[in-house]
Amino acid sequence: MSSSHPQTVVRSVCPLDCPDTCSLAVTLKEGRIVRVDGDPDHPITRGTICHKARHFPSRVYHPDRVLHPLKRTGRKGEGAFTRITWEEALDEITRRMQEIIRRHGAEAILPYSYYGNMGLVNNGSMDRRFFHRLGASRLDRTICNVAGNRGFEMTMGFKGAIDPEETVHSRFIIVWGGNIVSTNMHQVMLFEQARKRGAKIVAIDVHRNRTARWADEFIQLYPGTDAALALAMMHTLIEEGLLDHDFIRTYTTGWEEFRKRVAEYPPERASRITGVPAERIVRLAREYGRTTPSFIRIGNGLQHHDNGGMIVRTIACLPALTGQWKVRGGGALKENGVSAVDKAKLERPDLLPDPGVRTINMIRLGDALLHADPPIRFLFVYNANPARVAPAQEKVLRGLAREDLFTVVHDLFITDTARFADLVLPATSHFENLDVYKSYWHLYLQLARPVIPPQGEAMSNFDLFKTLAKRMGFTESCFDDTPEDIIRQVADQPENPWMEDVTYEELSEKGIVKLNLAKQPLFPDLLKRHKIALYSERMKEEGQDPLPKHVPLKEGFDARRNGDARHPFMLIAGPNHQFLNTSLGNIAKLQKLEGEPRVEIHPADAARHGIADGEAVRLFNRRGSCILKAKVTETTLPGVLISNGLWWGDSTCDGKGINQLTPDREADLAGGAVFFSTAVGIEKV
Ligand SMILES: Nc1nc2c(c(=O)[nH]1)N[C@H]1C(S)=C(S)[C@@H](COP(=O)(O)OP(=O)(O)OC[C@H]3O[C@@H](n4cnc5c(=O)[nH]c(N)nc54)[C@H](O)[C@@H]3O)O[C@H]1N2
Ligand SMILES: Nc1nc2c(c(=O)[nH]1)N[C@H]1C(S)=C(S)[C@@H](COP(=O)(O)OP(=O)(O)OC[C@H]3O[C@@H](n4cnc5c(=O)[nH]c(N)nc54)[C@H](O)[C@@H]3O)O[C@H]1N2
Ligand SMILES: [Mo]
Repeated sequence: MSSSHPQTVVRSVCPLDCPDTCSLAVTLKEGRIVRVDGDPDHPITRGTICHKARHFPSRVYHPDRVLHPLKRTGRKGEGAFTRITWEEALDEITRRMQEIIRRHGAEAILPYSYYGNMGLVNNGSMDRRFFHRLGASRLDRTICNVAGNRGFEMTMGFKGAIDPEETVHSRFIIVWGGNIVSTNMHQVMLFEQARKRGAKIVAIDVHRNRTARWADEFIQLYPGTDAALALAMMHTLIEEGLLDHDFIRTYTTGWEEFRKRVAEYPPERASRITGVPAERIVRLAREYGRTTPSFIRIGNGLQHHDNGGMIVRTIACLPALTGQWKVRGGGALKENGVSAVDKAKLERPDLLPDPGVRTINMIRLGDALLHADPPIRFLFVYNANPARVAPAQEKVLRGLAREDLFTVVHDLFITDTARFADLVLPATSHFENLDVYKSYWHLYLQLARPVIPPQGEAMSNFDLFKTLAKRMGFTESCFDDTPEDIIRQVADQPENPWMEDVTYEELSEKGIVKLNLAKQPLFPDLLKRHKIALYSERMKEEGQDPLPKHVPLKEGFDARRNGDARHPFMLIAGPNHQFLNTSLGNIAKLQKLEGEPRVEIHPADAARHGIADGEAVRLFNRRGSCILKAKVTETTLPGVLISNGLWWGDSTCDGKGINQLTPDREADLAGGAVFFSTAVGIEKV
């Protein structure tokens, strides 16, 4: 049927915290978004997007969207609010901030944000400038990837510098601790092209997830044991002479010490640690050692462990042994943290009145709210949902419930965190903003112009922090910047080799430009500059073993040997397919597709605990508990439980989240999160 109202299609960009940073084709009818598709012309997106992005219209026009500022009328956590004006909200925020600064110092104010929106205009520029200038406590943003990224850097000297489009040339591919079918679907599409040219794909995971089912082979191991597997693979490579001696000599340091360490990990020993048969380890190593180019896609899952930094550092040694870095389609990638952006220019840490102001690790939010000295009196949450995503939820909720804490939450919805807010401020969606996006996986910089006007009285992060800066009387010229100025600061950096030839004009005209990897080739330039540290002085400086090794986890299996009989299971509480962390967890269609909060348990364990498929079970440990539905399945190993994602409180049996159970310990490197190093007990409800 033809319609009297013409439709138009405009380009936009997906803002979700996902490696793919997709280019979107948005269909508008009478000024309303009616459809979201993948942009067919984007070299990576190629017209394909996930369900989550297809459902953006249900998010943007959701009946529960916050469209006006709100003030709390009920108890903290209850979610009762009344409408107020922006004028009243901004007045109250500035009055409270000024009073707290006068009486206690700005350190009593803490921003809490992560990547609800990945745009550099709305995350990582005006917001950071504001809190720096204010002199607020600084937030160490550790919740996602830092342990693994630091581990990769420990070995390689840089974060990552591979064009993922080259992985179509790979012949042997390992997806290691990443559920890329759910979390990085365009890497799957590139690997599919490689597969058509004859590549073999092996997934290494604790769980037979979607990616394991898609791969040609699956190797299942016990949580936190990947370093032992990688070391045993290297043991076989050395034993059988599957080495590129010339590459090792030219581009690595510490070979002799490294070799001795590897000798301590014969496949039989690794088999006892990982649960993978020794013959299987040897076969994997032979295939890896004999096929060129080989490529390892390192996920985020395997670094959410006590030993996550060491695991990634160890895996990152593998490609050096066979010289894979010098071939197109060879090597390994954790993520492309290429320094295309001048963070200092965007974030302006130089505005800090006292550079020695305290820094709070975001994964320790509960403790910080309950025990920081001097206390935190003002919490400003944006782009994040800590009541659901932070570990040790019980402590976080107790902290958020403090009567003497003033909390502002800027979001599109009354999230579980916003329920604790004194003021809730309405945020625009990405379709309502001008922004620029840089992926942490592919190499394209993309511009997104607003597609629709701000809904209701929603305000972007950029405008909010700029307005607050003016109200606080900040006169530095950086607070006069417009979104266009920020985009210029991103795009115009002729002195940065990644950005050479890129200009604001070009970005503005084309909407998409590719970073210039060719100006900084990995081989041989980068590798000559940063030799690959098989023995790492930097690890030693961090108080870690300078050589790769298997380090036991602090609870769970390893502790069970020490007698933690009440909590005999390891729980892997990862993200799910249909939501993006908690974002989109309130879209009815996606909830339906995801089912319900579940925990997968091996049939032998279920039988031992008298648990039948579909029954409600309580998971517990000394940190907390939550109730889920049991799914009895052989996709998991005996002793390992797998849950499906981060659900909103009102979608769960008892309102409690899976993060009731997860520890707020810091990983071995960079203060990273250890969500998956969680020991639990299970019982029928
Ligand atoms: N659909 C969807 N996509 C997403 C997200 C989402 O919530 N939903 N979140 C986004 C974000 S913020 C991130 S950081 C990424 C995360 O995406 P990924 O990098 O894929 O990481 P996870 O999904 O956390 O975990 C991946 C796998 O690690 C496995 N794993 C756990 N412990 C171990 C271990 O010790 N060894 C090994 N080998 N495997 C282990 C888990 O079983 C899981 O299958 O995805 C992004 N994309
Ligand atoms: N158990 C367990 N916990 C985990 C993980 C896990 O695997 N297991 N994964 C961890 C990881 S890897 C990550 S990255 C974190 C993610 O943690 P968060 O970054 O907190 O992720 P979300 O739950 O998606 O919450 C983002 C919020 O930002 C809001 N938002 C979106 N756009 C805007 C905007 O423009 N302005 C404002 N003000 N708000 C906006 C969204 O509505 C949403 O409420 O979770 C971590 N938590
Ligand atoms: Mo993440």
